[in-house]
Amino acid sequence: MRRCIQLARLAEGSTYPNPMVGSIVVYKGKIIGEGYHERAGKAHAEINAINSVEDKSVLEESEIFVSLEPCAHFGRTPPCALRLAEIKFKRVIIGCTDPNEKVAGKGIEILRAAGISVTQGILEEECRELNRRFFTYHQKKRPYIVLKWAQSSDGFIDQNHQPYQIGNAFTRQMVHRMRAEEQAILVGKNTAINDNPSLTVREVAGRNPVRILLDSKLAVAENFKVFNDEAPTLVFNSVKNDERGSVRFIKTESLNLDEIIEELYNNEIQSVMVEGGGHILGNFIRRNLWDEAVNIKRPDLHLHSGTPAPDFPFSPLKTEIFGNNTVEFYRNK
Ligand code: AOF
Ligand code: ZN
Repeated sequence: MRRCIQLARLAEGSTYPNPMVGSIVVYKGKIIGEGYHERAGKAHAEINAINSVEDKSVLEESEIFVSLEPCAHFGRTPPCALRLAEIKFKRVIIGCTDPNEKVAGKGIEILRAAGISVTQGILEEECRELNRRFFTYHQKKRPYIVLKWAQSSDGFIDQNHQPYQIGNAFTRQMVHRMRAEEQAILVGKNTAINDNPSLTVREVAGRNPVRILLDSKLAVAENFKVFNDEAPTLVFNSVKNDERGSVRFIKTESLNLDEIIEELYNNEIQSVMVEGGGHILGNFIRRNLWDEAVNIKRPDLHLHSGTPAPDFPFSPLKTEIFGNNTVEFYRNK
């Protein structure tokens, strides 16, 4: 199962809205096939593992391990549970059940009904942690939320309300790596205008997240970097529904937090990194709508005045030092 998790991770950040899944085929105690789910629309992990086996005649005498319950539905691909039942594997070993209503428990039922021995809950915690975004989306009906901001030692996120580069080369890389792992990245109109960020992944290899811009009155002009064609952008606004190239405008009533969460859910956004500004971060924190937070600090920097960092009365899970930045990592348990 550990090997399944390793395999699944090869597609980190690339499978949305599908989960990361890894699978191996074992014959007489030896791994004879391996596979993982590369991205939505492509074959599921088990199918890739089966296809990688050279001598298909031993499949019936083999066991198959999968980090997530085999699917039971006709989606972008046919149900894997049926395929496993057809092959008549000696045993199917499952990491955790699938929270997706289309599957939940039904995959295991298909296998058992076909008389196949099923063992489940192997490294269950690790398998759920691997797909914590997918689980949160299906179980809580909202995206997994990661907050990120940088602040000076005296608690400001900018200087006199002007952008100030608090992060350094190391933490920029770290942030880009985080962006590549989340499905979407969200900012408000002030951040889009003041910082003019492109919100893409440049410092590491990886996929660009979907950009979510909260801009009720459409104040951000077309020439701002959030609108470049490097990634899709969704603009939640109260003016219009429209589509232009990589940009989609989605009209919502008031853009309050509940509406934003609902729109993200409806647009199948399973995880979102909230990068600011301070006001938006504060709203998420006050409503306890967050799962992870990353606070980049610069202990040697005093900005004296500016936008105050959000009030965040929690203890970090760990602290790491990257040059002149100290980074605090939080989990909302
Ligand atoms: C598995 N193995 O590798 C994956 C599974 O639209 P589809 O056909 O790709 O189905 C997506 C759903 O199938 C997804 O939401 C999840 O419940 C399951 N994904 N299941 O056994 C896999 N990717
Ligand atoms: Zn499947």
